[in-house]
Amino acid sequence: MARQRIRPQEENDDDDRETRDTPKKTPKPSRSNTNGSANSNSAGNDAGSSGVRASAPQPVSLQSFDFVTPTVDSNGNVKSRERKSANAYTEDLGGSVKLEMVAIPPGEFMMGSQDKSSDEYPQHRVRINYSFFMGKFEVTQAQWRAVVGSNPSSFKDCDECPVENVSWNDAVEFCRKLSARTGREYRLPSEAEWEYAARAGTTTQFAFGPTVTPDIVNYDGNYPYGSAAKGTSRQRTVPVGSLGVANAFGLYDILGNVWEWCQDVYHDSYSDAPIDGSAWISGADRNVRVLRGGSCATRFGPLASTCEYSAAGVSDFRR
Ligand SMILES: [Ca+2]
Repeated sequence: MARQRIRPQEENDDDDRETRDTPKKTPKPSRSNTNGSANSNSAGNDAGSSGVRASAPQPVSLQSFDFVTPTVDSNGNVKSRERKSANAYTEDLGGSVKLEMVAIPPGEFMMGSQDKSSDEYPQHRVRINYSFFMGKFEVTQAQWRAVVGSNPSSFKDCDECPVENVSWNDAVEFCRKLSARTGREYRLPSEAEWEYAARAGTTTQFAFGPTVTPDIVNYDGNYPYGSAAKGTSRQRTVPVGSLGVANAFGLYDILGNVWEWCQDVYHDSYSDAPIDGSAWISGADRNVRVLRGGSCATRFGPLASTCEYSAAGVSDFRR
């Protein structure tokens, strides 16, 4: 499925709606706490933080939940809506603010694109032999405020909208504070974990099929992918989960709404990328980190500028 990542410092100079990074700190090498960079842009509809993932040394109470996963045809018409279930646990952040974490099963998938011109080339098999947890939703403004004590978002007055204007360092700090508060380890997902979770077992261009529409993904509907019709271009975030559909793992808005930070540093190719789900944090500029999934301002269609759009192979994933 369409998958994007952007190179925050270099790729959006001509579009202030897209995320832009500014190095803030000197990198120091550690797996989950490496300092990166990145301040988001002025419009603030881009970088959020949804992919927190936890390993859970302390017992958690998993509960089953139901969700709906649509499948669309090449024109974006919904062919089916399937009811599925997954397991999640809930962190209580106080003040009635909750954080739900979905169990992601072990598995393997083909990561990347077969398009040799893509920075997601070469496609390669990744085997993740452990289970982990991903946020059911993008981290919301209410959650961010509960953990960090502030709200940097441009689209304010929307507690259930995803937080934005979040740098990579900010996202790492959020995870650190959340870990300290809960006694469980939270960190950003590796890019491989993110793509695996986003694809959720699918091999189509998007996790919902060969294209998407603004009815199920919050992106710039003026620039649809493939043969889908034009649609709504909201140009702003929407409350998490409000489009009513999740991928097959039960994750909402993994595509669109806000970009999502991964641990990895950005490489312009997947040559020599890890194949075990671990983050790739060496061999490139540590001040450039990977964002995935697109935002409410992202254009999937061929008219999009290359800085916003990188074609994904058929086997490329989602989120
Ligand atoms: Ca997203």
